Amino acid sequence: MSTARKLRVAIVGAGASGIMSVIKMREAGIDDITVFEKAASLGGTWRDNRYPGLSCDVPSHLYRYSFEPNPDWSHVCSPGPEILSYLKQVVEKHDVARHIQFSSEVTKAEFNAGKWTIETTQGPQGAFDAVLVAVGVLHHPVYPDIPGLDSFAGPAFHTSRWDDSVSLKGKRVGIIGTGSTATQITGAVIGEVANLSLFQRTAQWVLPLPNTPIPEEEKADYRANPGKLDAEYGRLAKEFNSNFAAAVVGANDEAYQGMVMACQSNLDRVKDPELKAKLTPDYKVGCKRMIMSDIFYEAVQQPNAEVVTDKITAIEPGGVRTADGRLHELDVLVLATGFDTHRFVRPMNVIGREGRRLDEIWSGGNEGYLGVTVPDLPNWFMIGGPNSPIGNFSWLMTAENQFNYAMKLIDKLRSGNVTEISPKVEAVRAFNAAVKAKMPDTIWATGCNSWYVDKNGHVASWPWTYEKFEADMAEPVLDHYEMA
Ligand code: N01
Repeated sequence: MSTARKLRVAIVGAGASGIMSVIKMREAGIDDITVFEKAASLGGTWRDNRYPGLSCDVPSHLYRYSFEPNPDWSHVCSPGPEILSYLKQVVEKHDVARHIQFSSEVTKAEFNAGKWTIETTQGPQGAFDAVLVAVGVLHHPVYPDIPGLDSFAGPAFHTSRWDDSVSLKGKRVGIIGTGSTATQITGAVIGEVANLSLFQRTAQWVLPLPNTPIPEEEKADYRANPGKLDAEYGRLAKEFNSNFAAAVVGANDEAYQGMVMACQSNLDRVKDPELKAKLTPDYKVGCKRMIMSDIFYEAVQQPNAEVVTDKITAIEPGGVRTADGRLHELDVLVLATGFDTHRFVRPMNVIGREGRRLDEIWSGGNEGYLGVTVPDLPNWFMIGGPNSPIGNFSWLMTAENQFNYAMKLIDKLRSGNVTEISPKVEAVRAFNAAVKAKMPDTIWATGCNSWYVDKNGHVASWPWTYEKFEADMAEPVLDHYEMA
């Protein structure tokens, strides 16, 4: 590989993918890197989310960087603060912080003559040869459009903006939403609140994934034998790939039926027929992102829990009013209403080749190439761009795969012969046509509403197996790119 040109690279976001990108980019020999981070500290989703019960629902030995296996994970799926501290340790060890400009949100990125000029809330930042976008997917909180939301007299906050000053002990707590976040909070707080009202618009399938502590002897064994850690990663990856990830894209019916049975028998643990009926989804297992929990059903069967399925009509100073006329009196209101996963970098003003704006390029829907590149945005590389595998695997490994792919294209810029690289319009069209043709085979397209589905009704995930994703990421097809 020729490194004739010294590149100046901007990375947007100091979350898990941005941190990884700095480390791997430096390893590849690029050191002139600035990470623009809009918040005052690093960690992305693991910084933003601090709610009680927060944990990863992907096994920890799979949810780690390939270059930093961790023998010390405390649980099968470790708690959020532990993941944040893992990220901080990695940052410290690899001296990443010197690249990060905190409290510097990118407001504008404009491409001209082979360079991206960047402006942030701290002012103009100069020109960069490439931009790597690592802003995450579950990032922009969605606030429910319910009349009177601002009138609630007590504390009310979105789960990703948790108010640490509020104790839930002995309080009447309402949670709006029943996704992964709400179910984790429910399991964690049911023992301390006076009452919990869980406002459910749509029932969810719940896979009973036990989250047990990892025994000290096992951790010691991993420390002494790093090969065992690698083997555990390999085992989990194989299991995930060939079972869950294949099942959701219609490539392993036996595994899918296993998930269906596990969810159904978990639901059968709900004894009261009325409650069970409320909690029974009317869509297929896996259509919405599945909940992983072996404590949720137990929590909602506690005497101080109520699952409320009547439509919310208003929020009032005293609580939540439902369509049956009842006021559910509350002290604290938690909005577990999820994220807008289709906004990506917006509201950033992105202006590509010949003045083409990202909003214009994506006016009919977010379309890119293999989740990494976007037509008319040369030298612009996304980690987790449109149709990345967001629901199939460990995000950290997906991000590394996409980084490796992007780095191979960035190498073209380093060669000195190329100053602009972007996907050909035909390649982008063919990719998106293939996505649309394959999507009906997936479980996400079987007729439910979920955060995978955009406003045009298109499912924004990767409709093939994870093996195909890894194969596609292994080497860019250069014929699919235009270079100048
Ligand atoms: O968000 P969600 P989440 N009135 O979009 C409801 C990941 N995650 O934060 O289903 C009433 O899943 C909405 O109802 P409906 C994981 O990938 C990871 O829980 O649209 N209700 C739904 O019940 C997960 O999938 C971990 O009808 C309203 C809920 O709010 C993703 O994050 C932990 C409403 C939103 O559920 C998102 O999970 C937690 C309204 N106006 C989450 N608007 C880890 O592993 C929305 N809802 C760290």
